[in-house]
Amino acid sequence: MVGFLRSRDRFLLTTHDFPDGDGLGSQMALHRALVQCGKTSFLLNPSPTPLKYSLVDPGHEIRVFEKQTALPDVQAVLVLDTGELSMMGPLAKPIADSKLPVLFIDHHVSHSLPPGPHLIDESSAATAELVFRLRTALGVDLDLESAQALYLALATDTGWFRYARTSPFTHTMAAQLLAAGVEPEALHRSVFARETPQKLRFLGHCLEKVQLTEGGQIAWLSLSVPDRNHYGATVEDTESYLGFLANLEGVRVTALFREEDDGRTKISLRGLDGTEVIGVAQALGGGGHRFAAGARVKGKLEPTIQGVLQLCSALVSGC
Ligand SMILES: [Mn+2]
Repeated sequence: MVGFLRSRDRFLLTTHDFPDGDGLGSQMALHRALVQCGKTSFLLNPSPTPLKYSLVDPGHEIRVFEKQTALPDVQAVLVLDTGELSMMGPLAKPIADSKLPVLFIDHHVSHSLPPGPHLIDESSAATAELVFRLRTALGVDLDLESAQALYLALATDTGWFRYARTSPFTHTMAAQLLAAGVEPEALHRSVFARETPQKLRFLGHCLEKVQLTEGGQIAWLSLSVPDRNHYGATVEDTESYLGFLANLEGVRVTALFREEDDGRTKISLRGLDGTEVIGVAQALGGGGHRFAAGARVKGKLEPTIQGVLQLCSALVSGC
């Protein structure tokens, strides 16, 4: 990967559709490293940066792809935080049609990689860890903006340093980011201190509707569009809701079923205490990690919920 980057000058950096903190932070930290190396790097994503992650892009350098617009003139495409071109939304086809070399830098389970010097490590807690190592290999300095982007990426993808793949390396890296000037409280607030009283009430409304099955081993929530509209909440506002369910004693699988604005249902799954949920996500046409996975499916909320709960029941039965 380092040799590939050194021998070329112009890159397009992108991340998956509906980008998260890890995709955006990793993208920006790699961009800044390439620029430090004297390269030209374009930042182009399939969908906009959520407001809560705006800290990673203080200069508003990330562009959102518009149909009918040509890709910038580059020698390679670097895709961060996914190993599947199909996760690139409206950018998938233009990238495939471009015939450019596409290199993936990622830590998800992937099974459709084209040949190339990709940087894939499923054991990494975040793509940010791979970018951090890559920056070290490139010999670039750690500037504050890159450190903030990497810390946001690392912290959001590890649930603030508690998910299963959080490792000694994760903490060693975080220590170096703090030494570079990252302020953890300010950074945490830049992501989470964005609630309005109305949105907090929506969270309360949702938590009242938590459902349990399989003797409390499966906990789930469903969010309909009319519900969200009533409280003026966006889909982004609900991203953290699944985390509350993990606090239930004895729970092994948590699920969030969210009706999207386009009529599809998004299913987010988390497995606790070593319960793998990736198989359920893959059976629904989605993907992710062993213990955190999801899918977007066509179909109404209710029948989708029943079908997915059946699949999840198989994960915890006999325990
Ligand atoms: Mn990630």
